[in-house]
Amino acid sequence: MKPYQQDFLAFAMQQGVLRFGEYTLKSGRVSPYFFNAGLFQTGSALSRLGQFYAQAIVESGLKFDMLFGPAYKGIPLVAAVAIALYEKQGLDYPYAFNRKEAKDHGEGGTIVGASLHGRVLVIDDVMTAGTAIREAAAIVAGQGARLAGVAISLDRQERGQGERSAVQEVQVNFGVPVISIVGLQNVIQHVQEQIADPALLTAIQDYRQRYGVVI
Ligand code: OMP
Repeated sequence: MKPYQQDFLAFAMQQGVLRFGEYTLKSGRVSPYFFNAGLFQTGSALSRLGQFYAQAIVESGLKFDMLFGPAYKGIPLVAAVAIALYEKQGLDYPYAFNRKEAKDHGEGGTIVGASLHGRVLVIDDVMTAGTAIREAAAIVAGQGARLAGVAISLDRQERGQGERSAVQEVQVNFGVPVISIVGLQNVIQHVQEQIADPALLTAIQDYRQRYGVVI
């Protein structure tokens, strides 16, 4: 695990974003851990979060023309990432997000910010079964732009619609990379090294056995 990934997990724990317990996910899977990016809820936390994304994105070497954050959780994320890329890396990218409901007055439409064009990097929080990302990819394609990749905080490394992981499905079906700050294997390492709780470790490993994939 890279030092910034260790820092990110410590930060997520400290902010109460990464939690352990029993959580029913959007996919219906019952998970012993949950990552709630909505709990990065102060200016300093959001700023730091944006810097972690910016670091992972720049390190990936991915080429793209603009950023897109799918509503709702992607909206503050994409703004934080755009600011961090500019302030910390000197990279000034256009960014946009969508409304969930089209506006029929004023400026109208569903896209706010830059119009979607060229190679679009989608910024989202977590990938489990890949449903949220497929929806975001459809918005990008619907606007006549091209998906360049996806950047997320956490890759839960779980099966998507088939036997592959959701991330692998995105890579295969859309032909683009998925950049994640951390993955489940990093969470497991963090639990092993920082949290002395064998029952928790077993619960996460059992969950991985059930819904995960062999990478
Ligand atoms: P998929 O659409 O199945 O990939 O699930 C991803 C979405 O589930 C995220 O965008 C979140 O809205 C939510 N989620 C989390 O925020 N954190 C988790 O740890 C797990 C989920 C989830 O429900 O799978």
